[in-house]
Amino acid sequence: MQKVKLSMTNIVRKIAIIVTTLFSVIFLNTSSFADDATVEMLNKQGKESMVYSQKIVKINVGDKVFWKATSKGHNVEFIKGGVPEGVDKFKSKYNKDVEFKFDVPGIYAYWCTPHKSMGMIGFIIVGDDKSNLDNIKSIRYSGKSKKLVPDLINSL
Ligand SMILES: [Cu+2]
Repeated sequence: MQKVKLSMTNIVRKIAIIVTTLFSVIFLNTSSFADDATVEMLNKQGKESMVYSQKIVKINVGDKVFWKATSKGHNVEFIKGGVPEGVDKFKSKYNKDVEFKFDVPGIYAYWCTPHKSMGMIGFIIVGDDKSNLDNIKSIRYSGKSKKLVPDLINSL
């Protein structure tokens, strides 16, 4: 009888430890990644084809964006002249998930290299800073991206 009681106490103690660990894991995850964003690279979303799941994402300085290669054949390429001053070129590999940490505030225009003329384009606004908006407006966008951009710029 004594033995049974002891092991019951042990089980309760173990459950308590597990529950506490779970709670802290969940809490830490939500608190440290709450402002980061995920964008899926898709062949199809509703009536659109070759599209990022979100065309405009607003984040804080120091946040990350994670692009998920849900569909294959896509990538992320910062458009020349479409990023804040001092930000390096960036072009991800096809078919690969990719993450970027945005430490410089401003607007970032990017597109998918093979589908830029099909309108596969997106914008990230970091730290609510639109000081490079004129540069973003003067980019020579191609094909369907050119048609989409005015409305997107208006909603930045
Ligand atoms: Cu693409």
